[in-house]
Amino acid sequence: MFISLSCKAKDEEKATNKAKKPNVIVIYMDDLGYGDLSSYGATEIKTPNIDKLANNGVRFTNGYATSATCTPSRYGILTGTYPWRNKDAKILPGTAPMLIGTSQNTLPKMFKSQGYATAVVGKWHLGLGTGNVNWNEHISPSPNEVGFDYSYIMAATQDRVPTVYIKNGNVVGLDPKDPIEVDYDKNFPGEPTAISNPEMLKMTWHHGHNNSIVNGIPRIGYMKGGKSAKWNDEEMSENFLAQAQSYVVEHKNKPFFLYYALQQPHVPRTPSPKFVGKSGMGPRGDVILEADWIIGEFIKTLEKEGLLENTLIVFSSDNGPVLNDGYNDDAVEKIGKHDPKGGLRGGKYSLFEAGTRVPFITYWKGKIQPKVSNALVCQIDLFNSLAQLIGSSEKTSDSENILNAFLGKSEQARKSLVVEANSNTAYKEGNWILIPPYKGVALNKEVNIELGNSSDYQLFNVANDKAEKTNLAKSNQKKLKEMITNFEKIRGT
Ligand code: NG6
Ligand code: CA
Repeated sequence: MFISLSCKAKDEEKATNKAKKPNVIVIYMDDLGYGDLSSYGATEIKTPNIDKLANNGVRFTNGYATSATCTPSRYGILTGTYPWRNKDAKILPGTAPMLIGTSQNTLPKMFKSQGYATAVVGKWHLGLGTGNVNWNEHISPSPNEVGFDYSYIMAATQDRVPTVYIKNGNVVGLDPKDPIEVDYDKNFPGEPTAISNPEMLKMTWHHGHNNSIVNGIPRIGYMKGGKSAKWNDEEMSENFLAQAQSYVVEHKNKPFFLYYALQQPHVPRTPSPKFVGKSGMGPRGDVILEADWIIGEFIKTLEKEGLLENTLIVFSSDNGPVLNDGYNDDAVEKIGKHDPKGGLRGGKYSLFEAGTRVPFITYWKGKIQPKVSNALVCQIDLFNSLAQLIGSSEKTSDSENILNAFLGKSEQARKSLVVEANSNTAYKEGNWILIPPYKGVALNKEVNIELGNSSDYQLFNVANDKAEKTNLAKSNQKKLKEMITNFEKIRGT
């Protein structure tokens, strides 16, 4: 009697485990390049914790963000829709209204419709409110109105005001007697800026970044008040980690989707004291080491809570790398032999490969077999693919269901992809890349990155020309025409 009962209980437990939907965690880095991880070939920097995911999961060599900058890429991953379809999907100021429509479908909404708890922790940069945010009241729409049950975010970027955390639409730690005001056009009378008070700076600016000073760091935009709510830059990484950890611990008994968007290695690069000087490459290298450690700590929590076997982890970055992105932080001077682009051309802001080809890893203990995959995959594909994984029939028309590629079971994936940089687009089909002619400078001198602009068509084959050195547009007119036709079919003329 007892034996049969306990057998029955075991069977039931098995059945529940089988029926239990997997958790999904997206770990999203900010400006991490294709060559910034040791698992992607870096020799001058060691990232053992991310490497563990890469070496025990699927390490994609052809994984793409939708854009070479942040806001559009985040729009792409969270809506499953190409960002160039939305004319407002550009790098946003901290005061921009919410870019995602509250009636638009999103990845977290898709998870919610299947009974998941959903959360975002970290960088948002997709706008908040309706255009005139009062930071001292409840902010709406916030991530909570576009699919996340829980949100703990920075509004825009670490270099943009307001420099405060926002939890479920409310600024954290705000003293009502010291209200926050934010303006991107003009300063508040009497408030110090990087121009008027350079003696207050602990980090100096190279281009842009000369408005309000917060914690000795000059920012983009002007901010007044909110002293008790201001973040501590050096503690940001551990603060987001603690949020992500407590979220998974609290939600371990029901399926959850967590979008964990780290701020590294975007500027200003502010490693916690334990990582200062550790890379020998200056703050950019130090914050990559810090992020790697943070991810290691986060994985330890998942392991301790017994969640790893039932959790798919997707790791990627929002756009390619940049060294000098506006602060004098030794990123250029101390780079040594490290190549954040991993041999690709361009970088952040660029239509060349290094703008959008990024580290892309899927890891699922016991479910995904270690593999290096050359399948062409893009972050917009997570929508349809994860829908299939959790039994939803929802789809978007730009997203492709390539779940088997994400699980390492197939090399069948996308045939083609449109990528975006500064509202311009380029087209990839197999190993071929087409960049149509665009006005604008070829080289952004401030950041020292080739943008991909040219008065001629550019055509490359990255199978044997990874660094896009040889323009084949003139010598292979047939391929050029075919690529233009196929590109225009998707992009519209
Ligand atoms: C640029 C900033 C750069 C960075 C970027 C956004 C200047 C001169 N440069 O405008 O520092 O903040 O915007 O980066 O202000 S992203 O990764 O969020 O797209
Ligand atoms: Ca970015």
